[in-house]
Amino acid sequence: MRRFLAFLLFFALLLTGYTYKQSTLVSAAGYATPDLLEGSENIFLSYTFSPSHRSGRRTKEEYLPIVGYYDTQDKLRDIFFDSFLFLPCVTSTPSGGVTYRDNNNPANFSDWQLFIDDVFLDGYNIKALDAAVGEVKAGLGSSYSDFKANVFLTVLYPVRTQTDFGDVDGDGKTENFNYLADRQKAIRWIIDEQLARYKSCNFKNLNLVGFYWFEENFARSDPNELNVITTMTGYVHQKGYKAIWIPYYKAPGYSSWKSYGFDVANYQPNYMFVGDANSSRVTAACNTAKDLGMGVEIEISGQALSSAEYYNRYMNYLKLCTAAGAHRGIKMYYNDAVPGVYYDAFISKNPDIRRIYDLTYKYASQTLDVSEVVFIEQENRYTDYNIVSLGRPYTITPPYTNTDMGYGEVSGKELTDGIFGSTAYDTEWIGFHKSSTEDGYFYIDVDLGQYYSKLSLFSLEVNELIGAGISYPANVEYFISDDGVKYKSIGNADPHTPSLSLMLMQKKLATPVAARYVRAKITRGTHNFVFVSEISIGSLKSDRSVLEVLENNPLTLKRSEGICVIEKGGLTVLQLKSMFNQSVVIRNGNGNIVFDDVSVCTGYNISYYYANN
Ligand SMILES: [Ca+2]
Ligand SMILES: [Ca+2]
Repeated sequence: MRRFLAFLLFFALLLTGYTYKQSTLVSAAGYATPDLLEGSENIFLSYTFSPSHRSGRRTKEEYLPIVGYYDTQDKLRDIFFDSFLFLPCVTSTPSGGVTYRDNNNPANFSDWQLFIDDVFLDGYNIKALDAAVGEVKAGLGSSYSDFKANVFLTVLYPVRTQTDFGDVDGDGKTENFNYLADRQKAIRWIIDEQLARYKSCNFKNLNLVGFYWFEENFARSDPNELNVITTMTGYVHQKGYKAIWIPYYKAPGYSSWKSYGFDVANYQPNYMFVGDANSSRVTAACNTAKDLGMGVEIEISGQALSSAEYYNRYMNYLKLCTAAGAHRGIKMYYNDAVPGVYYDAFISKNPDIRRIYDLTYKYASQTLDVSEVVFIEQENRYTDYNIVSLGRPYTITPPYTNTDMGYGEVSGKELTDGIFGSTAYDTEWIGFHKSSTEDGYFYIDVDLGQYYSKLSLFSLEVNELIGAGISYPANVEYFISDDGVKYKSIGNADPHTPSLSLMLMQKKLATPVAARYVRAKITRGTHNFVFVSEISIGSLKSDRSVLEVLENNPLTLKRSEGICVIEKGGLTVLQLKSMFNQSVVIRNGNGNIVFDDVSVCTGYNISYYYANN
């Protein structure tokens, strides 16, 4: 379940104090507790591995605020996550396989070796973690000098359709995973190899506790599945280590975790990833975990940085897991890939986003008062406007595309499809990159398809994710045109942040303007990318012009404002007036005002007023 969301990034109700007092009385009884894993209480899922991109590598700087907790004054206060699980991002491998169990695309031996090479890469990943732990210890003082972060390594899955894995044991014959014995060889190899690598590194600040089984469910269709898993758990135990697992919500086999030989399993609620799930699933997952002696994995995806809905989902994890007592047990934390949502929250200047980091620390340290959990309201955009740009064609400065990473899916319709950003950097965004500008700017030109007389809203939704090289534009200037050739500036946008990290670069005009074509001229910000999800051009509903009303009625309109042509007679001034939700005055061809019972005919002029004029 989680795997579908753990893709690499290419850039990188308030409760009362009374309730809190109740929750602090909740004991860890039932849940898996840290003594089972040499003290591991807060296990950070440290995804790594990207065969072709720097983005799969974690640096010491990115580990520092994960190993240590830094308060809002940037003062180091405590250890944050005490344990780190190294596992591969869900990604394709150089051989053309994938890192997880996929019968159609099994990885091979060289892929496995590359993954391990990457975990132990000089300067990154586990070595960067060791350095970061050393720095945090030193910063916290002598009472922390004995601290070591616990580490878990991963055992990949030998996919049974792989008939030519590679020669693991050096007997000159490639392993064929149709045979259980060859799968077992591969499992023992990946454990032995990582043990040897780990030992050769002589880490000063790390303590290897065990191994993680990468698949999140039990493959019931595979007659050897039990043998494969117990080969892993048995061999890990034989070597003196612990075996851990993280099945997804109601995954086949989740309740049998103990019989497979795992020492600890944490349960995934998956509330973050299942759109139609409701928060009761979190409580249900906690209760199940408690009944089965498991821990709970909490989950946050990048969506929480830009969507109030997903932000609130995460807050519900913190609140409900605390209420259910899961904070007393072993906790695991999914937070996307590199550097991860907690890091992004740590560096954010937006207090709502930063709160994710601070409240997670409180949850981890069992000091969260659930009354501190804050839910956010999503601002409803532009309910007062008719958005006339919806579905209209546009031309833009060539956007950044990267087919390897899913950024090739530029349909040319994203910017006027009415879909705003709901993730930090998925395909609802158009990315402009500094390497592709026109005269140093990015342009969006929209053809509204007709002349609109009362345009008063011009807005772009933009995103910021500094860790991924995306920053807000330094400026957006709007222009209008009647012919799509000659443009006139109507001024610069004012930034408006309705919620979380998304920003609207918008221009609202007190005096509406008339145009058919609109241009946004974007000046890049501090970083390489500008991300735009939607351009919105509109007029106030109360400003719905007579022109627009006439065009949508069985009347013909001359292309100069205010003159209507009625082909067939029989329409009175009163009938015409009733079509508008504003005051109109109708004059005949001589310029004289005509009254309610007069029939309107060709050449009559219409002038109109607004409620606010
Ligand atoms: Ca062999
Ligand atoms: Ca859009």
